[in-house]
Amino acid sequence: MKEKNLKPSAKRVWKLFPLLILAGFLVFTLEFCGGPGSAGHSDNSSLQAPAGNGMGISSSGVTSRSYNGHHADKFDINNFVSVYPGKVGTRLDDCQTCHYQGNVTPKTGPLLYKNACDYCHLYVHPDPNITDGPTSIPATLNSYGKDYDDAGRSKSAVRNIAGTDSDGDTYTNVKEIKALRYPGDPNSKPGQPWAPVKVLHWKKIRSLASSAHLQLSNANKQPYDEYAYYKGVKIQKLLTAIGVNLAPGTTVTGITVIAPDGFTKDFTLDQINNKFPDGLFYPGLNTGTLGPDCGFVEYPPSQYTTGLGWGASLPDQWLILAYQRDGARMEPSYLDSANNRIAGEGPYRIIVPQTTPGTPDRGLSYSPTACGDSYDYLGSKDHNAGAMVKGVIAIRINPMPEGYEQFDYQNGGWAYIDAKELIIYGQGINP
Ligand SMILES: [Ca+2]
Ligand SMILES: [Ca+2]
Repeated sequence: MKEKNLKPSAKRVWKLFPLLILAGFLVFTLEFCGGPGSAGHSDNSSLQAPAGNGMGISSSGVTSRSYNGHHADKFDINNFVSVYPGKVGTRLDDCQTCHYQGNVTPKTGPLLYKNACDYCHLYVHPDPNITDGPTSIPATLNSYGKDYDDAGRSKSAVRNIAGTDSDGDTYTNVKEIKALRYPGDPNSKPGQPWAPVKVLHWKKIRSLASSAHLQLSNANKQPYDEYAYYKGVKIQKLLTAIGVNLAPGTTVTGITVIAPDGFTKDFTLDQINNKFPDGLFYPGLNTGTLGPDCGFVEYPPSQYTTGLGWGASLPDQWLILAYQRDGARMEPSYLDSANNRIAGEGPYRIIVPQTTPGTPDRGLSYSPTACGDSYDYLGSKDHNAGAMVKGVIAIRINPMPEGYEQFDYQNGGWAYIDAKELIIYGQGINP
């Protein structure tokens, strides 16, 4: 299998469109730093941006490539790129320039890595098992974000903290920014090499033992829930095939799955190593049966559901990297410039079974209805669809070893979709 070190390729920058991490639900956090969110994965929860914060397009005309749907929250990131116009569309034009990513402490078990999206998410949906999640929006900021906030959240603030070493790694903020390093992360600094990676190609991935299952993808906001039959390779098999030790008690704590629009999701070692509970099948909730107003579930071709009655058990639910859906290749992912959302799923999508299987429910925006049934939106349901990252191009094995810069998905990430390549880096991946 081929290994190579990745370097940013300026030629590919044109392919990058506005980035959007966290889609709808982190809108509010961006008021501090204005990081972009994931355009393609908007099936998350539903926080609204705070009103009246005076945000908008940068008066200097330099505008972040962050998600255009966040009309009200580009103020801060526009301040940043106005002062550093060469950084538009780079890895610094992103949430993690100002928001914390790193370990959190669970009540039991090893430290858990949280990317900037999922760390902020902990403020919205606190996890009772995590003892040190953020309890306020400012608490999601890293040292650079805090310095910017303290300095007055303006272009002048960006300039005034240029000579500061916010993260204490001995390099001033401006030196780090010029070198495309994170000024709020002491593990990122000028001169540091890129993390070694393994690049897996389509043929290699297809040559590994396959795993397939029918599952419900229960969406939060989308109009339809879906049953689909996904085939791919267990994440466990994928990583052990390249020599990563996943035995319980090992250094590895989990993975972060990354899409080229900047959407990321974290998964724990337990989710990788263990089968999920059997899923449950509920037929007859489609528009063909319930009518256009009340039908809300899409089903795969009938050969995948033959013999499955109401409440039938769906076995073999694993965390897999899928390359097939309902017997066909998935459409390659691309950013639909009309709405800044990812369209397509492939070539690879992370498939996340429900942890708490149950009946499907309608999307939040499509409830309540007058349908008189029990399928209107219920927040307590396991809405697993939002975790199923489309267009996966990279998997980081956590914790990230020190001394390396992380893979720069903003710079050339879409090319990996075209090439059907998957990058794996982090713990256990050596030069
Ligand atoms: Ca520094
Ligand atoms: Ca740094």
